[in-house]
Amino acid sequence: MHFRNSLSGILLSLSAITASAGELQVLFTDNDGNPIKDAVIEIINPQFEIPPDWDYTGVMDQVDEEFVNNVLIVVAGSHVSFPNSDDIQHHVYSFSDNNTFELPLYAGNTADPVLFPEPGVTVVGCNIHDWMLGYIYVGKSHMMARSDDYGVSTIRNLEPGEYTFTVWHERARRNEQSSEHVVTVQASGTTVHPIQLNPGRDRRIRRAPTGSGSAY
Ligand SMILES: [Cu+2]
Repeated sequence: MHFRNSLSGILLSLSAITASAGELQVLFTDNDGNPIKDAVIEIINPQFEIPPDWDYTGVMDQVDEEFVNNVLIVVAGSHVSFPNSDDIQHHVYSFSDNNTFELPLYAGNTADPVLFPEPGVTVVGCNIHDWMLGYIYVGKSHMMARSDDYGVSTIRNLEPGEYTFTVWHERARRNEQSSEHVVTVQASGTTVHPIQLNPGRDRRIRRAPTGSGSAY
């Protein structure tokens, strides 16, 4: 089990008292055992319904000429707002088939939130700053989670039983993206399921040297 601070310990203890709800934690590591952040799991079987009154707006900020967080998960039918926290303008767009959109040059929090009706991964860029790259993982239901700095993706309040889930990571191999994983969630406590990924090279465009922030 993975207690990263006392708060999550308390939350785990509380969830243990509630009646027969299980918790799934998928631990992502690479071949060297390092945790993999921003890996997304989504339960595909059983298929959960999106509530008909679903109304949620996620946020992908723009800070120091980067998308923050650059991986966001939302349920299909959600909105996402793209506030601009920089002193300069950004021009945010996506050519992804599932959710094409464009927010022409703007500053501040002036762009209307964008609707993401279609499941899948929507790749987001900025027309001005080629290195800016964000991913919006649009799920078929809310039964999904993104891994934290420790490589842990957690889905809570699951009925005990067998679940099939898929995995997405921006640099996962094709066979890793298409693989289905089956796990049996126990009635109480945490069911831990380790997954090793072999991420490919980071193909992001190098950032222009004029930026004030961290270069990579
Ligand atoms: Cu920009």
